[in-house]
Amino acid sequence: MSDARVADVIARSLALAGVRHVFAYPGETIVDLLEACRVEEVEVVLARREATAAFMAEGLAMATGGVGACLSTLGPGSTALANGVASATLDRVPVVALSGQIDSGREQYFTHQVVDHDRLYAPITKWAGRIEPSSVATTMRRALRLATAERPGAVHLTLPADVGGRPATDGEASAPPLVPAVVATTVFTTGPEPAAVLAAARRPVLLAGIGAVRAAATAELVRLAETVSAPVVVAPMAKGVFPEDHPLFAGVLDMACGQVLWDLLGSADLVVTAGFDPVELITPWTLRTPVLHVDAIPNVDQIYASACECVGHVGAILGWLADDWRGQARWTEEEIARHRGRLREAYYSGAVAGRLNPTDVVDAVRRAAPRQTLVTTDVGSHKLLVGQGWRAYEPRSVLMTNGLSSMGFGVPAAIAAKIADRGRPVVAMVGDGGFAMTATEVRLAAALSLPVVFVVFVDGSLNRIELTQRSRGIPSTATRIEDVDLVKLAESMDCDGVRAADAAELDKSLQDLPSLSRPLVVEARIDPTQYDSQF
Ligand SMILES: Cc1ncc(C[n+]2csc(CCOP(=O)(O)OP(=O)(O)O)c2C)c(N)n1
Ligand SMILES: [Mg+2]
Repeated sequence: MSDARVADVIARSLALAGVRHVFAYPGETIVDLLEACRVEEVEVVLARREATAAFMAEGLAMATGGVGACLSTLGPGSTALANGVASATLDRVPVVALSGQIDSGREQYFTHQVVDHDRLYAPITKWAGRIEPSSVATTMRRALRLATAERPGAVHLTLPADVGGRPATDGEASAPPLVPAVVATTVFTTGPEPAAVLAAARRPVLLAGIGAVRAAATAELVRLAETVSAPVVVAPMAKGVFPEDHPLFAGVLDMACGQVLWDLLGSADLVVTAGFDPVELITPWTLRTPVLHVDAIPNVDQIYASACECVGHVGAILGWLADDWRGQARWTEEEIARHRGRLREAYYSGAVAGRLNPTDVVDAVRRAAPRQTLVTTDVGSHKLLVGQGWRAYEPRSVLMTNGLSSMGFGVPAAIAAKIADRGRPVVAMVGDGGFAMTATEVRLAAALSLPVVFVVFVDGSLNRIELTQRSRGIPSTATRIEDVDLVKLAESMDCDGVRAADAAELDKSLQDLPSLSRPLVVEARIDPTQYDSQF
């Protein structure tokens, strides 16, 4: 039996699971744990508030494929953390969140700053558990394995203030295998024989989602698409799982110009879902097209009906479908090119000559950013545009929340992605509303010498909602926001700032993107008129 304390076992379990950074906001209740993390060389990163700490944990896990971790104190800390924790759960990202609590002797009756974490966290996590000296090592193993198991998500643990310093009595810290190696996959199928269903289809379309990203199924996805000659549509959070410069790439579902994609799916006689998670659907699924469901879990959502389900390792199943394929190419490249042409036309429609259009911003950043750049986006009209228009070449190179879809994600996720890989250029694309929620985090980027580029789509509007008001003929209420001098704001936070009102200024402001040494805030003063024709 070692003489480790509870806090030591927590920190060591995280370290053994590959956690190098915890994103935290302190309070008295977690002082032991912060110290244990320091000793264990798990770097504690001080976000400016708990919600952004949780988004950083989520963003880091999205970028790396590992586990994210975030810490808060009791009461106001744990309630503030909840938004980012819910985000990880709905975005299916493994995060271990831990909050302090009043000391255990007072937990049942004391009122000041005490909220019931079990009830607060139960609906927004896979598990809301508590740390006890007699089970801390096992609890940490369970938390880590549960967070990473399909479908992944957040778990939340409560640590009473008096428990962290007590001796741990259930043995040494250890970590379970988080993503067990796939030695063999068992495929459970229901309904008709999957290979025969695919062989019978004349116009199959593949629809790839985040399950394919988690299974690292890019090679098999490309192989199946090429074998069958079928177009591939991807879900927004899966951007890059199929290279977007591939001739069979057909666009992103439910982002800008969504109807073009739904028309394509509607013209298919079979949709093969590859790890597609219906949490990403924004519009209801009204297609009558038969679906061949391929995922790590059965079709438990029933958002679409599927007579045939293949359940197992997504990459292995796609590979097996490709191996079994006998038949003629289904679509011609010209047909898919025509579809892409339509999508492109819809995407650029509504641009106003002589103004800085939203698509100009996406194009300027893509031009200036090296191929391997990681981009994050916040939530709003700009996200729908980035989701469709940003050309992604590899999985985990575009981070967005499309499960909870909470504003305030883009800035902290970019900072975390840069922490995870300092050598990679990172750009955050955020609306002026979302930036106002999280702008103070740029000070953290400066403090950590992280030259992230924050491109702010300034339209003076919570545009996504203002558009809804306009389409219903009601005046803008609570959807206009006041101007902020982002150049001064950036400079006051030890960052560089630049303002751009046209494409040439924007190109100039981004010209040093690959070699910056300080964070850069770009105030892109857009004309949002173009959005009207895209959504
Ligand atoms: C935390 C949170 N609050 C409210 C919303 C609802 N919402 C979705 S988009 C949006 C407007 C975002 O405005 P901005 O960041 O300026 O982006 P824009 O739409 O202008 O591109 C709002 C309020 C949300 N998704 N998340
Ligand atoms: Mg805006």
